[in-house]
Amino acid sequence: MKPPIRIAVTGATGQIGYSLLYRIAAGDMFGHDQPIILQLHDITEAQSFFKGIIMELDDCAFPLLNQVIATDNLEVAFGDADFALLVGARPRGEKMERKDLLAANGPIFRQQGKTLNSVAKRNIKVLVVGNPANTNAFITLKNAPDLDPRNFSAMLRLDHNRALSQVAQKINVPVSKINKMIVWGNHSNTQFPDLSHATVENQKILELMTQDSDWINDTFIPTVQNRGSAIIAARQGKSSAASAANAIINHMRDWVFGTRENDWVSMGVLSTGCYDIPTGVIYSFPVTCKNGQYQIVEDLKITPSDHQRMQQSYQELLTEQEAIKNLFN
Ligand code: NAX
Repeated sequence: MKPPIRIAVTGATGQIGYSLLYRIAAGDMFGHDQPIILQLHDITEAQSFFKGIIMELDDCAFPLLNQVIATDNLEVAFGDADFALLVGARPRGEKMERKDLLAANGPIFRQQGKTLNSVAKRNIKVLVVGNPANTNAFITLKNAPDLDPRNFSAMLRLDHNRALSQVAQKINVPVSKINKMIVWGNHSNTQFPDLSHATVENQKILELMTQDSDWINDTFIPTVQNRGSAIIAARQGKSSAASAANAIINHMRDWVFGTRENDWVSMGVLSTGCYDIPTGVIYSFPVTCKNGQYQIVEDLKITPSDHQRMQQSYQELLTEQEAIKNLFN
């Protein structure tokens, strides 16, 4: 049996947590031969919710689950962690603007970055889910200067999966046959779901959809961009939870075990200057993963109008960073 790995999850008593923890414990994220220790964090006011969550984890009798730690102490939650899933965040309140959300969440991720820097494993991999995810990931990374910035990412995988299933339904093929989807940019409605490189059984999807440019611009792109709000409306006020947890599993699994042959996924990672996105933002790019490392897929041909959409999302990230620049040191 392999030695257990330590997986920290923040916001663990929230609704994504409830869909996520049991799947991690079942082995869906790191394999059915990998024992795990869950290090669950939530704020002091939420500690009472841990009781039922842990009782249910016990009642599943997961063979891989060696230990569950539940705490409001970040040092305990992140201590020696191999992976951190930063899900917890202040929810967006009524009449709260994006910049208010940033101001409320920025200090949380600053503290988490500092704590990861001091107590986590040196090769920890960190996924930020709590919104605004890209900028929160950047704050976390900037406050963890001793850790490798390439070990920090933000979650765009839910958007990527949404894009895959919209197209699969449109052209009536299973999702598994579609490769090379991209969602560029910020996890917000400035993101750019880009079909232009996607293939189905090695044929460019755009070649199959020559009559469908209106559908792409007027249905596909806005549906993916606004899917989060559509889910909230359909679930009568509750945001995506099961699909978000599933995307977290997909993101981490691919990062650690590698992406499919002849395919890529969308991950929010530190920009390197490619595609005219200057260094210094967490931006979603197409990446391939191998041996636990991601590689941005470079040199794709980008049309001027797509370039403009990609820049728009970049500009939004700059505006977000401007609002919280005091949190970077
Ligand atoms: P919930 O409101 O159900 O849970 C949030 C959890 O965060 C709660 O347990 C709460 O106690 C905890 N929390 C609050 N303040 C905290 C703090 N200061 N430190 C640590 N934890 C704190 O939200 P849920 O639906 O689970 O969503 C969690 C986050 O994921 C939200 O920020 C949400 O916007 C974001 N999402 C991001 C997605 C992405 O694709 N990147 C998609 C799904 C989701 O909307």
